[in-house]
Amino acid sequence: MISGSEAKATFLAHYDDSVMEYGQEPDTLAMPCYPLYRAAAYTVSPNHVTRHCTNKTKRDSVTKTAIVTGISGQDGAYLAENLLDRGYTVYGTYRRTSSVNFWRIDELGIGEHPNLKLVEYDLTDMGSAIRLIDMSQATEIYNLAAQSFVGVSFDQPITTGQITGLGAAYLLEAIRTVNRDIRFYQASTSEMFGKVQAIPQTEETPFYPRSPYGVAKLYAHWLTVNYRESFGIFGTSGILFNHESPLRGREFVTRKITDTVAKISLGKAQILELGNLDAKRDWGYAKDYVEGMRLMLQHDVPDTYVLATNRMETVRSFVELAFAQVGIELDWSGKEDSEIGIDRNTGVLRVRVNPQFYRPSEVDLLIGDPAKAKQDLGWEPTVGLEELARLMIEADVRRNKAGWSF
Ligand code: NDP
Ligand code: GDR
Repeated sequence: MISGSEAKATFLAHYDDSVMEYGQEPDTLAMPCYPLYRAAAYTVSPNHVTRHCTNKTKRDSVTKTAIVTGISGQDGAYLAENLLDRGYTVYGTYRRTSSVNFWRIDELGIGEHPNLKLVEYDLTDMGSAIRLIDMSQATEIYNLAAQSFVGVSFDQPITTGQITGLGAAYLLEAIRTVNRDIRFYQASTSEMFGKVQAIPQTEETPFYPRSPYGVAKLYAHWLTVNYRESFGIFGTSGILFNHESPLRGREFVTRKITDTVAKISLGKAQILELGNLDAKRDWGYAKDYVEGMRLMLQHDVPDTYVLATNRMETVRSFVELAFAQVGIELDWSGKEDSEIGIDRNTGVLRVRVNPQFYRPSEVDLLIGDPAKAKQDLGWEPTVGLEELARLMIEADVRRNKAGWSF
């Protein structure tokens, strides 16, 4: 695994005019030549490096280069895997923290991939966005990084706005400044529908966000549409419904459930505490959804697409599915704050409601219609909810048996 300082060194080696990128021929080194939107060549003599701008652009090259922001997250890891498998060079961005954690790309086995470049990048820094685009010469950018947890956005609305909303604006501005040919994918969300105005939700359904996260995402969504219409930028917005996987963060409800159920099955936990069991979601498999993102940027025109399964279940149903995977059937009793789930065979209390996990305003139901994505992109979900629960439980049992779980 590449360490934070190694990755930073790689980033500087790529960016700094006076340093060569390792692995390339010294006299033909191609580097960006901002602000002329041209590639540059370097002549190397013993004591110094001379930089010459040329008319060669990255679009001349055969292999594609993509920036994936949020490589340490669920979708970033799966998308990087998908693109690397197709021969892309991927610049995966992560942010500076005291201990960067790349467990997802390590679990996928791509951490050491020669075409994966890990670069430090903070979404809230406009200068970084320009340098990142200039340095990488990417032709596609997938903006997946965000403060993505709805619950936290009520406690940190400003930070959420800066990262999740303005972060997209900085990237779009950088594209507008450096190279308008770059194709841009914005990770929009069904949370923008919030208090839903139609069932199912489509690309035409009016928005009514119910959290600071949803509001911030709506700003980024409309800005993407606006840069498409105003400046001719290939800005595509994918309105993705909830998608889960063994790589989902444990703060999100499905993974919280599968990790705790795995621990219960191994005798390492006793009870699962949740908030609103009546919330209904349209849950799909993250690997299907990152393929949808890729397809959107290969389409001949930029657009807005819904990706969803068109099946809606309650949180309670997902709890049942997860427990069923470890052979436990539940009986429910009580209502709202007092609702509990008991093991039918043993009578042991396994699930209870804790109002601490309620949200100030809830999105009661989401169900999407992905017909447009099917028609234009040939995209369809391939994994059903039972299969998804099985994949997640299997991974969590394996990890907890081995004594770890992120
Ligand atoms: P995750 O929360 O797993 O990943 C978010 C990523 O953003 C992490 O890599 C995180 O880094 C990074 N990040 C957070 N803040 C910053 C910052 N200031 N600068 C740079 N990077 C930052 O999200 P998912 O992978 O699940 O989702 C990907 C995107 O898709 C997000 O934008 C999300 O809002 C959106 N989305 C997700 C859906 C889903 O169901 N998964 C549905 C619809 C939209 P770190 O590891 O350091 O925290
Ligand atoms: P969501 O996902 O808010 O839809 O956002 P999350 O899994 O957090 O919540 C789904 C529903 O479950 C209810 N819930 C609980 N949620 C959590 N996290 N923890 C609990 O204990 C719990 N109990 C009940 C919630 O109230 C909610 O109704 C996710 C994120 O990935 C966003 O970034 C993305 O945009 C949307 O999906 C689509």
